[in-house]
Amino acid sequence: MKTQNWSQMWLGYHQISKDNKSWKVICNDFSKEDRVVKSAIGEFATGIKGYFDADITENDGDVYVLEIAKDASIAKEGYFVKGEKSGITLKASDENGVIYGVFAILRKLGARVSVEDICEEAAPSNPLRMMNHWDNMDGSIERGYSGESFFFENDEMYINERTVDYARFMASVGINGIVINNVNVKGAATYLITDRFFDKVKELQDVFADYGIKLYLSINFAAPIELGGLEVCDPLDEGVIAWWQAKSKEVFEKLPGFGGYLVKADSEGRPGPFTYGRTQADGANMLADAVAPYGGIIIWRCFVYNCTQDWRDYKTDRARAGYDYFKDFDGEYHDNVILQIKNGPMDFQIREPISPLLGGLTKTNQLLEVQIAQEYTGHQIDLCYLMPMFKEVLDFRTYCSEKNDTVADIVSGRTMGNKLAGMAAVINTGNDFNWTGNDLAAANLYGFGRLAYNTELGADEIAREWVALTFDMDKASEDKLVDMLMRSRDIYEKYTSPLGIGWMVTPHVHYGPSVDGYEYSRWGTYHRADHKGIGVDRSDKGTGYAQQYYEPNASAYNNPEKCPEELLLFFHHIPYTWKLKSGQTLIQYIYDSHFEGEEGAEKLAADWDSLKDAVDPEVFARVAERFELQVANAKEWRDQVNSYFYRKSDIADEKGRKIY
Ligand code: GCV
Repeated sequence: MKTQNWSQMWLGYHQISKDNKSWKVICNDFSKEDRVVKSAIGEFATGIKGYFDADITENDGDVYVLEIAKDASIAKEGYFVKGEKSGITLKASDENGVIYGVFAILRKLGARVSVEDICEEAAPSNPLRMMNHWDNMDGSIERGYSGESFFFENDEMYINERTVDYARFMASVGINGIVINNVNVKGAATYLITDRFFDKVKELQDVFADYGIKLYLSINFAAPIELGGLEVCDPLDEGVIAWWQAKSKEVFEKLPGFGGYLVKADSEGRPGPFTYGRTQADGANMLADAVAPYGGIIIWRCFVYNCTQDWRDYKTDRARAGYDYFKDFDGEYHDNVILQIKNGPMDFQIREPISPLLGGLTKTNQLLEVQIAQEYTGHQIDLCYLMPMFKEVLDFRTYCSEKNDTVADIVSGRTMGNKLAGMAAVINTGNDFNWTGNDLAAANLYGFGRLAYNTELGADEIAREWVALTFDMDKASEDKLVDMLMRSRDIYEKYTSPLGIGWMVTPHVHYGPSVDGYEYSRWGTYHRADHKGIGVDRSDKGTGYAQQYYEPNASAYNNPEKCPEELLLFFHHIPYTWKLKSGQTLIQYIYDSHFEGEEGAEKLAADWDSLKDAVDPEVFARVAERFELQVANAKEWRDQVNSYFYRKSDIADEKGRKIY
């Protein structure tokens, strides 16, 4: 076993009382021996032991009863839980509904709701609720900030008690699909679909299946060459098609219940159909046909762009790429293909517009991809609770149809009536004791699952649940921590890149400022600042990106007077003297927001200090250390950004503050 000890995060089941009255569990039409129901009952036992020091009993008498009953009228993976004096009834139409219902009961009990007051009915908003690991088989994690992989080490797979706990965490928030390996499939990972690893993958798949979770694998599009010894991986080549068909037959036979493949192709050095003059649809459909006989699906990523493109041509625009490559084939992707689309057109920045592909496609299954690994949002050092951002994404009106046109509608399947739909997150876990590096980053892990299950939940509501379940603190401390989480995204945005321009981070590392930092060539900058102004003209006079949206979004983005200000620099090159709605000039806004952001970081650190007596000393110390780093990071950002723009614009701060 790799790690001997780990935190229970929000499943700590802190003692509430010593009301140790036993519980009898009755199952109607569900078998107690079913693997998922068994896990559910096991979890219920763990929960009531922790909360009340109570046990499960077979006896009657002075006991509570948990009655689990099948009810076909309840939605797939949904549940209805209702308490009364004598116990709780849980109704569901399938086993996943049972386990989610049990976790709902435990959540309520953890929030101090009494047995008789429990009442909740829920059905998942999204059919697919997935986690994507970027874990490599040597144990490293691409963009991982919480230690190493708990699946892989030295090109081997590990399955242990920690893996079981991981599956419990995921089921507790409604996750039903997990991709265990990095989309950049290299080295030994290519062999995950061979005899070398089938036994281990199957073992892990069984652990997941106990919690109602399907396992998926990222695959290497060039596997026919690397594993099959073929000369090409052209998706229209007969030999390649036959190879994938035979391989997929083998995979699904060895791994019954396997979900399917996740594919990153033609991006950042990964192989793909473009090499052979084929389209992304050709690649996705060929694989889809190979897995279709076994009920498998292909999750095909739309993060396709040319990372060597030359930005000296002002029309060149990476933001356009996803739409340009995928839109023309709308309606041609096979039914078991789902396109996985990052929330923004660039790459998980603190502020981006919503990808125009979401809803731009109207005849294609779509899966929203977000990132809870904080690659560009503070590396799980800085506090950045992401649910407010995800809510904005989900609530965004695309105008793709007369009704049901929000991103939440599209990715839930409501807009098109499709069954293959949902949300995926690039996960923020590793083998650190606390799983997420910063203990407070677990709010994003918890939050994503809860939001994917129920997109109607509020960001604050989710934060409150997480705080209540994770910490055993008084109400005032809980309020303070929830408030800290809710402020954190704005604070991070203020001390980093302004008004949607993004980046300005240290290239490749993606933490800390480097205003001109650009990854792919000597001559590029992401912000295109000069002595007159800053921002990228993506209007019809610039790169034309704004025209990838439906009206009225396209016109609003096209016009700097109408463009939402938080995205102004994403869409326009704006003079430093431009007056914002607040009356501030753009340059003054840059100065003010950076001072405010840094002060906000200091205030977060001070608020955490004030919680010292309310949290476990080890948790306190770990988080305090991170706040210290966050404050230093915020100062560095403030000073680098402000001095850069002072030098560029030669305009002094109206408030006469010292700009380094
Ligand atoms: C897995 C960004 C990251 C890469 C990541 C890529 C992707 O470019 O920096 O590390 O690769 O996104 O989403 O595929």
